[in-house]
Amino acid sequence: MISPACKIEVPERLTVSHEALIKNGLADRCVSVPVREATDADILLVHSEEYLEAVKKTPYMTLEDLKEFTLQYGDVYFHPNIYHCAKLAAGAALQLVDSVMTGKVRNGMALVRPPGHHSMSSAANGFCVFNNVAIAAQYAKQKYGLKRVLIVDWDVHHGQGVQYCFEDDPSVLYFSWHRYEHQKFWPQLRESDYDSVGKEKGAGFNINVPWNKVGMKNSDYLSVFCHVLLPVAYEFCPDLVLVCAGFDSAIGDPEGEMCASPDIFAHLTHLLMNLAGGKLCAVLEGGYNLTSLPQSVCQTVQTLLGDPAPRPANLDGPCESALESLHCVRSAHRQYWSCLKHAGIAVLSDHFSNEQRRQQCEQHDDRNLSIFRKTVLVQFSSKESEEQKCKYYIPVCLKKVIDASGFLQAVLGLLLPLGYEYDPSLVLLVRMPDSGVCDSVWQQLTGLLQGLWSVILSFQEGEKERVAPTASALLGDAAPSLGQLHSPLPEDVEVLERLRHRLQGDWKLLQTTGEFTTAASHINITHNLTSMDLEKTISTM
Ligand code: Q9C
Ligand code: ZN
Repeated sequence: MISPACKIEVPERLTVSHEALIKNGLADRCVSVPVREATDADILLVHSEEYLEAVKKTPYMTLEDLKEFTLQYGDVYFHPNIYHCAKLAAGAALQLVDSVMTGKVRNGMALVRPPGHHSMSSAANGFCVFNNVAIAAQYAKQKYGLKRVLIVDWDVHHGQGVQYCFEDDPSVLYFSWHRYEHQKFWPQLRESDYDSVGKEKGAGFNINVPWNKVGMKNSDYLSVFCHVLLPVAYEFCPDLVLVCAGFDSAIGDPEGEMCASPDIFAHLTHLLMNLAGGKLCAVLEGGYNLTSLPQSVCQTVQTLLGDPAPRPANLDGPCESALESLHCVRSAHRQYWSCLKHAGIAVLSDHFSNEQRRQQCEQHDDRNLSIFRKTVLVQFSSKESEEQKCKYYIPVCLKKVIDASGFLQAVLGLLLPLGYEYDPSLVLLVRMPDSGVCDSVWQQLTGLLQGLWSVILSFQEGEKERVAPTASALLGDAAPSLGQLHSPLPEDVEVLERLRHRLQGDWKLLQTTGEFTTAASHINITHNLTSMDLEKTISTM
């Protein structure tokens, strides 16, 4: 062994993960794709010739020379075998891209090491030799003529190598959340903060979410997905989704020190599976706790196979530090994404005081005690309706329900977080004949909700032709892509923002800024719902 040998990026990471897939009956349900070595041409899609030539020499170096070679980089360890392993890791990612792009499989995960997202054009870094996912993105663009690739990096470290590679490239949208602690945490880079949004033509196509505290939980992760990543991803409309799937962001990891449970990865995976017509390739990055790593891998693979996600526990809303990050990221990107155009704007006029609102809500609840505490009704319509006064009845009055971007924004920023917090046993989806919502939007909605909750669909008389596309979404087919979305109507965005502001005291996952929490912390309406859990239903129209 080379000294200092890496204590955490160890071969057991792969063996325990693979054994867990076998033990849970998941390996048998997967198609195994043979690996290949990435070629020089593949590696040169991202790395410099000088760097490749230098790494090529490492298998022949003396241990002393290897140690010397290693010292020029940060936090990386070269073993005589690592060049071979690194070629296989990048090659595995490319084999997966080929399998998905040719339709051999719908999606997949590559279990590889060494990881890749820290390595740069001419430098190894952070246990990474070749940037597996960056190479895969360039390869997919080149070989399949893809116009837009989304890279979601849920590893707990910032994949600065990926950021540098695509910083000025608008065809690759890179999203990363990472432990940052105001630049105190490795790799301690100024450019990992939320204000690094991309350069030149790529401005807006690099999204950094810094975690400035440890201990982030399921709610924090889901909030960022609902209020940043998903709206932007749908607006971007990728042809392929690549995931830098590091599981050091799960509980128990010695590097991350976060508190998200392994089953959150089922949800993160599910929420990405209806983008790009379902074409998703996850590639392992970090993850060093040999208990939570295999559990997280299994959650991811099980969801990719189409199994429903387990209910996530303890969704008690994002913490103050996460809200601050969320607010900063949304504000930094509002000039680039129409779905964020209103982010960070002060609360819209609200003529009810919190106290008045609480009383109104209670009165309303008393009148409807039997219905509305067991059921949340979210009603999309283009008709003006009386102002919402109860947390369980939510009329969403969009000027144009028919408009995919406004409707989708309501689904991602309102319905999903509300659903997560309410945790319904059943979702009843009712599509009115005159709703104007087109089939593909309906399929997206069905696909997103299905797999998270049990969904019952209700069709009206004369809607027979609507059944087939919806049924395919229910059966687990990925919904067709909606195409690049134009800006939602400003009036509709305003309606949604107003609604979110109004409801965020009751539904914490609707929050996107920190200030509100402090202002409204005294209104905490206690509803004991536990005895009625089984009857909880979300209805949407
Ligand atoms: N010397 C990945 O998770 N740790 N890489 C530095 C201070 C380096 C992590 C600790 C962590 C690299 C792929
Ligand atoms: Zn990591």
